[in-house]
Amino acid sequence: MATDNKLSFATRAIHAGYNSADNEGSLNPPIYMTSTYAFESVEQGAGRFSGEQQGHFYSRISNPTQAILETRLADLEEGEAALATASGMGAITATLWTLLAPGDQVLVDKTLYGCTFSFMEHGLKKFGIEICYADFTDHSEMAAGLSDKTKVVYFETPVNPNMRMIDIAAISSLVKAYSPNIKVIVDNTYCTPVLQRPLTLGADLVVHSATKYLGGHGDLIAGAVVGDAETIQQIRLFGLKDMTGAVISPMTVFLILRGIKTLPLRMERHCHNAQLMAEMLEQHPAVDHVFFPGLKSDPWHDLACRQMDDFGGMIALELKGGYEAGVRMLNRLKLIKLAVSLGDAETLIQHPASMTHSVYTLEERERHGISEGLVRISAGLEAVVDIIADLEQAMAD
Ligand code: 4LM
Repeated sequence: MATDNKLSFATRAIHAGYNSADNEGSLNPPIYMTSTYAFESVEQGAGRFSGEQQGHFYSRISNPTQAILETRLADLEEGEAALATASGMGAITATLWTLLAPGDQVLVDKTLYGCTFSFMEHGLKKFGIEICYADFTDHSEMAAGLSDKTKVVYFETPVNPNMRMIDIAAISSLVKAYSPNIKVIVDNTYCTPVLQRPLTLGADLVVHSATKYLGGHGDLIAGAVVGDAETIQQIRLFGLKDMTGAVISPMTVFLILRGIKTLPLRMERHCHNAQLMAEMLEQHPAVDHVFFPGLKSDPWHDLACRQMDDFGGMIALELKGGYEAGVRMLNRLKLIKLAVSLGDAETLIQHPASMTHSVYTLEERERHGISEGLVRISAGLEAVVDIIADLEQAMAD
């Protein structure tokens, strides 16, 4: 089915990129479990490897089931094209290996998901790429980091794990005024296109961990990058094909397509549950601070109202007793699962300093704004009363 932006988001989440009439009436797409494609003649296959001729060639480059997901993601993010990958890190690394060369500089926000930070700090740096950190909530500090060597500006919003928020439109316009050739990349994992569409706000590329809300059921690892057709093709034919080989399985693609059908519904419930949990936590005597843009007291509330369609399902908090109180609470939970990852049906809780962000050293965590006592919650889809009751019993004296 052709992309039709006149249809509403929830409809496109179910239909975009797939027409059952082209597939024997099968309501769900076929899973093409094939590594290679047979040609009728040498001429038919020629040029497919290099992308000069349309059509599949080998599944490290493309696959018909994967193509359906890519069309759907491009549609929902309002980009020209998308590339699905084996993981979020697969999408991020394939993208950056494609865009960068030794001597280039990447300007990044000071707080990133742990493995993204590690890839920048321990991966890209090793190959002569300069990584420059700035606080992107301070626009003059960000602008001061731009130089003739800057090729990529990269950030998450809301930021994993501390829920700072970055103004996508303001950063994109500052960067483009400095140089239209610099690529602005936004990690949209926390929001999904249901809540935020960075390409419509001036960003060039969006990356995702599809492991999270897009898949939505905690049963797969996957990623994606969305943007203009030319850049996505470069990432496919170099970053993915030659550099990472981080190819998604057609079976995983099927599960993500299934997950995306309910994405708008699920996001509504994630947001509702997170809002009520954050409001309870803000009033709780054991809690020192709650970081959630849906709270009127949150410094990013106004930006969230402008930039996001709802406030998301992620919360961060500090307990009054700091690290020790956090450990006590995490160890006393009964229903909420102590686990990394996010966006699942189950409410998940974790301690970034020892889990998702433990790749940062203690000094790096201090410098990059990740406190030792911070606790992160991914609001699930359960009845919120049960989750709130579990949090309350775990924080009781
Ligand atoms: C976590 N996150 O936070 P894969 N971008 C963002 C992420 O949160 C993640 C990735 C990329 C967590 C995983 C353990 C904003 C991952 C990387 O895990 O490679 O699909 O995505 O708990």
